[in-house]
Amino acid sequence: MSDEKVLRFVLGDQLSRDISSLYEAQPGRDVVFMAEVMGEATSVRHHKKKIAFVFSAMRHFADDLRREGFVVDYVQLDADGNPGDFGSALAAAVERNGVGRVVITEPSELRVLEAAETWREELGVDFDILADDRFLASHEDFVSWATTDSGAQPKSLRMEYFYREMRRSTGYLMKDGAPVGGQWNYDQDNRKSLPESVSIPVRPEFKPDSITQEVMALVSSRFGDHFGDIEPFDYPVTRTDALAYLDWFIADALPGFGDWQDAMKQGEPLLFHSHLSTLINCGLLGPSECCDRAETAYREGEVPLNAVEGFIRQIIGWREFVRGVYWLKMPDYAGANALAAKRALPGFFWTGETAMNCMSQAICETRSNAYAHHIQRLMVIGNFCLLAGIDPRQVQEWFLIVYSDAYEWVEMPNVVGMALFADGGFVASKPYAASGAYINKMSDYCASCAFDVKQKSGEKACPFNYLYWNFLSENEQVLRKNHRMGLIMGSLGKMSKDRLKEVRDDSGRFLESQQMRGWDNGPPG
Ligand code: FAD
Ligand code: DLZ
Ligand code: SF4
Repeated sequence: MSDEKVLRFVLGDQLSRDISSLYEAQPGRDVVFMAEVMGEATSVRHHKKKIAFVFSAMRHFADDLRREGFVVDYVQLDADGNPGDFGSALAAAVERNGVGRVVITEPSELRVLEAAETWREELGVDFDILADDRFLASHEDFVSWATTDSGAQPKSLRMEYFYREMRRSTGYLMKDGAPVGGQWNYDQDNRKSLPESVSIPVRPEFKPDSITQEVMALVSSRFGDHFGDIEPFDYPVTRTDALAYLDWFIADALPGFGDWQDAMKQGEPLLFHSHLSTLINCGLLGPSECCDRAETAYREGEVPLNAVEGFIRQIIGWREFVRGVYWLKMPDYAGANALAAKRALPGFFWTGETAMNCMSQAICETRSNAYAHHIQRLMVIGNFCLLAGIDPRQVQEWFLIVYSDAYEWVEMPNVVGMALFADGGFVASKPYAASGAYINKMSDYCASCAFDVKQKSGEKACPFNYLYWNFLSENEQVLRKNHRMGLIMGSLGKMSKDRLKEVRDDSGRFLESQQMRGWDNGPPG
């Protein structure tokens, strides 16, 4: 075994003991390097809670490694001489620790991977960038699944087929080579609206300890003008607390996860959702251990099949799929704008001040919690951006800023491909466009709204109703080519000229109204 000292650089979303950069780490020999840098905290103006979460989780992870006997060279944000960017901080650490070799696990975003490639060129030491095998499909696995026999890139990819391959390769919910229960997907059971009688599980809260309190004070003083509330803060920030939270989810919320997966309720941001994305994306929990726990609960008869299948599909299906799409399609994906949408993001995305109750609920909950669940993201906020024709770059930036689980590799395909159809159907077979009727069916928001979801036109009508038809009409050329849109485009074709004019007039009035004004100088504090 070599006695060469190695500097092992661990990034803020790599907080796993089971990460490739630490596989061969030796406590008495190596130094683990971690750095809080201004450049990263302001690469976009992240939600205060996200910065506090990442810094606190990093500091706790460093302490766990120290308890194991590692020397951790940890640069805090306010440390004297913190140069403010990864590259300079790493160069200084190489010098300070007198190492000739650096090891890092591949960064999750292209921006940081490209930077790591320049560090490798410039540092003048041996420099290994190792695969991130916390994902269940490697880059090679995804490319080989996605590309045709001739090696050509496909025109579209469908998650469902990828998911079946993942079920086969991982063995989750499989029996004798076939899916347990006889079906691959139980999504049709997972679209129930929530009856009043169902009680929502009460989540454990993790009180900030002294490390988290210190970080919260730092964030308030250095990032006080960023979007979002820092208090209350109750995220788990350690591996131990993350595991306790996973236990709670499996026992108390997973059983209802399937049935109410698409439901929304006033004042209830989480319902039966797991809120695990933040913990998985930063490394405190592994995707496989979450799926293992869910499958065991199912096999022990604690959780119904539609719930466990839905949960496992989100993780081994959607999560892995969007990561594959990101690396397959970058860097061009970032600029995709198939529907040529160019409207500025309205100012109310930063304040929540809009008479549309569904939007106000989703945005205000996002501001408080750095969280909104999938249907709020897709069918309320994303749907609104799609119908209103908001510039995809601005929508991407907003989603990257506001959620504690947001990293470009997962945010971008969800925004560009799923919510905005900006990739022209590479990821989604048709746009996720819906009128107010969908939101009314899946939530109780409309009952407390200033607009009337039943009205189709006029000042009181729900804006989603006319914006929906306006969207179809404005994008008719593109959408007519989509066979899954045939029925609805047929209805558009049969619409009378007078009705279409009404739709356009209502939409024009709404889209030009004061509340749709963008911010002139980018995201406000
Ligand atoms: P649950 O509903 O409990 O789902 C379980 C897990 O499945 C999640 O924790 C997550 O790891 C995974 N998952 C579910 N759906 C997806 C998906 N579509 N893509 C990837 N993983 C998924 N997810 C992020 O992690 N980061 C983002 O920045 C992000 N941005 C999004 C933007 C838009 C416009 C949309 C429509 C979705 C976005 N998602 C993102 C996906 C999804 O909304 C979140 O993963 C989910 O809401 C997180 O909450 P949860 O942990 O309670 O999820
Ligand atoms: C999200 C984030 C923030 C806000 N700050 C840091 C940081 O100061 N240091 C760090 O190592 N990681 C941080 N992160 C997570 C990184 O953004 C993430 O590791 C990269 O984007 C991965 O490509
Ligand atoms: Fe949203 Fe329309 Fe319902 Fe109001 S009426 S909550 S705007 S869907």
